[in-house]
Amino acid sequence: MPIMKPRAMGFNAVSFYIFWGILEGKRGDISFEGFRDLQPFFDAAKQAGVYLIARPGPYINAETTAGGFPGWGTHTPGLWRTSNASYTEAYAGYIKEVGSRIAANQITKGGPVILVQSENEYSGWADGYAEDPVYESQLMQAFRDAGITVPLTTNDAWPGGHYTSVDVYGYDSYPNGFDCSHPYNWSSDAVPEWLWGSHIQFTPNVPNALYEFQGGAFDPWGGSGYSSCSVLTGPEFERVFYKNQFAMSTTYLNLYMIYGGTNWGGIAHPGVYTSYDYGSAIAEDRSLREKFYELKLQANFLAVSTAYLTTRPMNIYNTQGSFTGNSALKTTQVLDVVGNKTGFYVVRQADASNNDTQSYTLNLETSLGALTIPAIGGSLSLNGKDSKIHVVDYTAGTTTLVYSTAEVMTWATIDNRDVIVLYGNAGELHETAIKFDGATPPAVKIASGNGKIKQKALVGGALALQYTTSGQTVVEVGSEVLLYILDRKEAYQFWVLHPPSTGDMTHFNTDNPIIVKGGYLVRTATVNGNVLSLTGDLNSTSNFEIIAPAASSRTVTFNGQPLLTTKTSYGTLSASKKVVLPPVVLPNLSSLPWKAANSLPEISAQYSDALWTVANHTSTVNPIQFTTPVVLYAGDYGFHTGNILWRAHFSATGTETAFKVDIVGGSAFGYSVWLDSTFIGSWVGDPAVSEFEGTFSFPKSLSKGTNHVITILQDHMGYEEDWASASDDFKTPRGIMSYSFIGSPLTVVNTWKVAGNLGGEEFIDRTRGPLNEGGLYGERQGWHLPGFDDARWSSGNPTMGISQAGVSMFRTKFNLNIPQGVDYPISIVVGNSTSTPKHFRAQFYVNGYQFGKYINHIGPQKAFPVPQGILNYHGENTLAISLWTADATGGNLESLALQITSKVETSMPAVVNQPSPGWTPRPGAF
Ligand code: IPT
Repeated sequence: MPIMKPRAMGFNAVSFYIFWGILEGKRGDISFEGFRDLQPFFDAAKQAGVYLIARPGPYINAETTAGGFPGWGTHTPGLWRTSNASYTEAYAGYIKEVGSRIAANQITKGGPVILVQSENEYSGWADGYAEDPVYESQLMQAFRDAGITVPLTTNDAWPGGHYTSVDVYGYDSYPNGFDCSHPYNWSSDAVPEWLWGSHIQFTPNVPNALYEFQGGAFDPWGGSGYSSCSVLTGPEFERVFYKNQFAMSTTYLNLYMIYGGTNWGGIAHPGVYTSYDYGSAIAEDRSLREKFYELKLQANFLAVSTAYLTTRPMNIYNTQGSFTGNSALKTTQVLDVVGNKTGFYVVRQADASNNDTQSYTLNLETSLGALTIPAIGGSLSLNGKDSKIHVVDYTAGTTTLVYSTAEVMTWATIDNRDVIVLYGNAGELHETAIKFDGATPPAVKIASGNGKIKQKALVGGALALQYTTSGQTVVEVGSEVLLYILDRKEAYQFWVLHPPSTGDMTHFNTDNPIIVKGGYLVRTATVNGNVLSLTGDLNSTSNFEIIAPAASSRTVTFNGQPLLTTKTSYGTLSASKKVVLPPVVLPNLSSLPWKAANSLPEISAQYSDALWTVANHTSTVNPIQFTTPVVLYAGDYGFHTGNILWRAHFSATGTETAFKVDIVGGSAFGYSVWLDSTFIGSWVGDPAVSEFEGTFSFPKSLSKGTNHVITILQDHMGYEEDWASASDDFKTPRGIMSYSFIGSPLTVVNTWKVAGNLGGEEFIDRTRGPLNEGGLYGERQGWHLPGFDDARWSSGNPTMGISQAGVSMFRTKFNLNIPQGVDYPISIVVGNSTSTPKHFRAQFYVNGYQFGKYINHIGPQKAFPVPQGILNYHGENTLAISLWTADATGGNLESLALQITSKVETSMPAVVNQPSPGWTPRPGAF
């Protein structure tokens, strides 16, 4: 995941989940092999100067299969998320192993980890159960025993006072919900003013901590797509809802998600598809949304507003019309109750759904006494879905702003001058009053830009400046203040950097600010003598303005290249940098040579299933009782992910006319059924259906006493989550709930067999982990892996597809040669005609890693980002695609292409490819 980008955004920490089920796919065998190694992540965070908040569960939710629990949990007796010994014994090994690795990276040991979260939303319980304090304290003890000494936290799903025995209790809130299909619908009362009250009720002595506040939304199979989620939670949402949290003196705000990434392999639960983009500030392909730039304004403001840390909201529940006299507005007064000086006035619409522009004046107490602002006349405005923080008696170095209606993005004292960066929406009227000593106000000089400034000396010794925020205007106020007056888009271009200091934790430095305007992303600033080295990403020719101490910026470089700087009249540096984005020709996937092979040999008469697992259990610990003669839950036989196959051998009575079967696989799952070699039908799948009973007619009657086999291929969409504790919802089976032969109640299945991923919990691919491959014949054989010899396969490609119901695997190879020094994320893009959709499912394997699961008639995902490192950008790549057609007429991908989704020149360190071991003979593969 991107780790330097959050820091560049002005955030100081990143929280991350750890997925127990991926580390302990087989009980007792906890592995940190391959991508599961945590240490490179800890090291990268430390290097980037980002603190870490570890959230190892054991339960995580996170839209993941079983909410992060291991598959073997589904056949472990006893209630999970309770103090039941069979559960506490189950997690003990994992907490010990993961806990010791986190412990070694705690801040007390020189690492980046500052907090560890115990459990996740331990807030709701199945009927008949309640909060289990024994579980809570046992789990905390397990973390302590593993060496965790930093504070333990927990995130209540709402401020409900659960699990308050942790060191720093906090809660979650998703006030705009998850309906991305109506991204502009905000309910009138969506903005939660009441969170402060709950904070004071339960834990008044710890910071008001929001461990998860909405940063995006997930999207289900068949959903509207993540670009809508990014609108639902877009820059307007960030302004209104986050500033409301600042009105609640929230001093810990963690956004879920800043970067969601990809549910590759079998990571997802049935409620989400491969992309976990989440509509976040940083998109799945790591490109930056406008949301990122809006967050940068807010984060940088908080970082320099130390008075905010000791504030309290003063007029909670009495905000409507306050301070503005306009009852269409709510204004919260947030005062620094320790410093007794600074105030923050947070203004927003009283009705969150209101899109009207509101005019207002502010009537405030200041150190100059009661003021009506703007003092020079006119009025302020709030445009539609917006919110502002107006500061009062705000300290910026040696400067005091008696007030500013334009918002503060940042300030820094550089070469004895207070540089103050102010912004508002384009065209808005604003006023800022600067305190001065003595009788004469300082001289005001427009140093650059077209802005006009009105000024007025206020009684008591402050100079009020009135202006319109439009473009950039730089104003010198005396010799000690430099004001940047910006509209929002200009403000988006500012970066605040802190060159590493010397000594321990050097990259975490928050002193010696350097302000840089320009560039798509500025990652780092380092000072060496009089050389200032900047690094970052540029997407076009960029004009920079650099506000840095003169002595440490005589020479400036960007990504190692010297910048030709000129000094502005007011002492900053300007420079321009051309960007070369080298063209890259990507291989044309449709013209590559492809090989194809049948991946459903199971339906041929010659096929032997002798090596399959016999499904012969006659009992289960699963809370859902079975009604079939033997248990037909795939999980009970160790198969927890991907496609599952079933075989039912029976001897015909001769009167069978159809096979009826009820299968559960999770939302949007499907299945196909064959009688011997003959396809008899499919349930193609529907996002609203997680279990389906279908009846599949036999094409002709069977002769009495003849032996036959039914083969069923079903999809496993992941296990349900276990959000309600003690519910054991994650144990909801994947498999066959009931079956019968129509016309012949007496037909008996002699043997049921099941196949999933090769080895089941003894999964074969230690590098790619337990959730990467499923039970298709081609997967069991390792056909998806690089190096498999497909020389004897016939030619055929996935856009030609297959002409009957079945499964094929397609393989091709291509080379990439992407130049160094650029970041060009690549997606696999498929075409989708929704008019008369064919029913098929495809999985995309890149160098053996499954990075896409596509269901043609359900969608919505059509572009599957594959990160550099999975894709080899400098050499050969193997792409394997499984295609399961559910219609008798077959199916094919309409189109298939590689696409670059964003282009920047970058200082991103060279990407080390993930290990991608090639095919080796798989003993016992069948
Ligand atoms: C909260 C979970 O803690 C988190 O893991 C994730 O699932 C998130 O929601 C939704 O994306 S659950 C909360 C919405 C009740």
